[in-house]
Amino acid sequence: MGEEGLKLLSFWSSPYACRARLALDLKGLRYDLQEEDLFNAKSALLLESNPVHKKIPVLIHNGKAICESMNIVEYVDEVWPDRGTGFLLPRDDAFARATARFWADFFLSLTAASFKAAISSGEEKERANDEMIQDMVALERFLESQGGVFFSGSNTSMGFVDIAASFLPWWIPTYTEIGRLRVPGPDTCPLLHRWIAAVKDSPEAKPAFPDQQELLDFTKVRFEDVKKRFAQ
Ligand SMILES: N[C@@H](CCC(=O)N[C@@H](CS)C(=O)NCC(=O)O)C(=O)O
Repeated sequence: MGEEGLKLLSFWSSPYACRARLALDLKGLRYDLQEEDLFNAKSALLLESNPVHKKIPVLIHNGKAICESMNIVEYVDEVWPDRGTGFLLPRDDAFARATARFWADFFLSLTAASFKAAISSGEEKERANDEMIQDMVALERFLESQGGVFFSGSNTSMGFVDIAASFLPWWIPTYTEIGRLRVPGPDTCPLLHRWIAAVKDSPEAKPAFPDQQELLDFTKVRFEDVKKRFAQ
């Protein structure tokens, strides 16, 4: 068990698990990592800790289970507000917190559009790809309004929205390569590209995220399975 009685039930290529790991790493918290076998045999601990969805990530803190990636991020921020790089959700500003939660939710739309664009074909693919591009341009505008390198508004520390968005630097290139997608380049989204480089470079993100090539190889096989299931 980690120093704070923390254990994370995880899966290496899950962007949701990576969010939880990034939050724990930003706080400088040590934790045990339990890698789950999601496809063959979920552990008894996972099934009893998240009986509703049976999904990772689950953070277990002194025997209590916290489910859902962004819920874990908020929990960690509430319990250890001043640890590591500091608070993740803006303090003393309800409007800034509401705005951060709005943009954190917004990534569901981008994730869904990019996944759909990557696995579909024809008109459906083009529509989903257009939606993904629009979402990325919307993010560029939000980032511009924040005034820093990160969505937190800071030039040095990531916050709640950066963690929510953290799948983007690893998964968008993966989906783009596999699905031959169109993505807005640095001319259209310069701040988003600067943000991607800064996240990939951050010492806290590196250990939390998969190797790009391993992720690509794994995702290729997974997408083939998904396509076969859709074709049946
Ligand atoms: N909304 C959840 C999504 C978690 C999720 O989809 N986890 C996947 C791995 S990427 C999972 O555990 N899948 C196992 C299953 O569906 O049986 C979160 O944010 O934590």
